[in-house]
Amino acid sequence: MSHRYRTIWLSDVHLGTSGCQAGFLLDFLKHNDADTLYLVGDIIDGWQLKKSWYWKQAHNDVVQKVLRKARKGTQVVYVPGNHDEAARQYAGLDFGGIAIRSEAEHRTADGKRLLIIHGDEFDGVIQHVKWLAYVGDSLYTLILGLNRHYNWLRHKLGRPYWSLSQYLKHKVKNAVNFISDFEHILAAEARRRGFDGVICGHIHKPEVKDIDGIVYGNCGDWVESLSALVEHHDGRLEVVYWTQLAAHAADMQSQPATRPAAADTLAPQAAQQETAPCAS
Ligand SMILES: [Mn+2]
Repeated sequence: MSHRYRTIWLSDVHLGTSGCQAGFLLDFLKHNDADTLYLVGDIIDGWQLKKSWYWKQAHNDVVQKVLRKARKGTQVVYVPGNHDEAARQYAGLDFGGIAIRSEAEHRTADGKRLLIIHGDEFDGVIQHVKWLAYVGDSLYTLILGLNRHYNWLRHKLGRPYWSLSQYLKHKVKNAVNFISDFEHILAAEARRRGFDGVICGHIHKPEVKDIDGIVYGNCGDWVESLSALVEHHDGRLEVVYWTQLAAHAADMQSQPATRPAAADTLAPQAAQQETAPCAS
């Protein structure tokens, strides 16, 4: 079972962390090929590697597989993200057939111009609400207590009631809307720069949709979603999930005994992992 697309976009692989599902990605790369492969940032997690070295054979295999694709004629473009920002200093250079660019432009088969960026550049815009995503229950309870005391004081001073908890709830709601904000900001940036769409990563939320007439695509990640964004030969974009592809491959085999070992050994359930809503 192997599939050839016009384009494949991958992001947020986080090689060098224990969370990286390198085995699944390796399987995906074995069975899926493209004329052009974009690596849309956070491919190697330099932040984590600096803290503690984690590098398994499967991580090497992924790198080798990508280099091999480049040798075999796949055009590989690497747009670094914030976790592999060290690679940004090499933007404009080519190594082993891999073009490193701070951003890229892709034209689809049906003529759409897409901006390819990781997306962390826009964190600053939404940063003011981001930290609230990490506010836990205990802190919320504390805030409710503070609110009660604060309003008792306000009452004593003859001031009207003001709900700190309502105010913060509104802020937390904004934090939960981080994904939506991110998507809209990226789409707006693509529009501002005259592109028909944008392909990014960073927020670990695979997606392809229309936002006010702009194509918004997000590759997802290989920590929890196990997803890639692909372009079919007619220019149609689609999010593909490794779990679906593996299940499909298994279905194609009528004889369970001849089922490829990969589909059995790489059970999708292994991908369970908790991540913060705006893990970046
Ligand atoms: Mn990122």
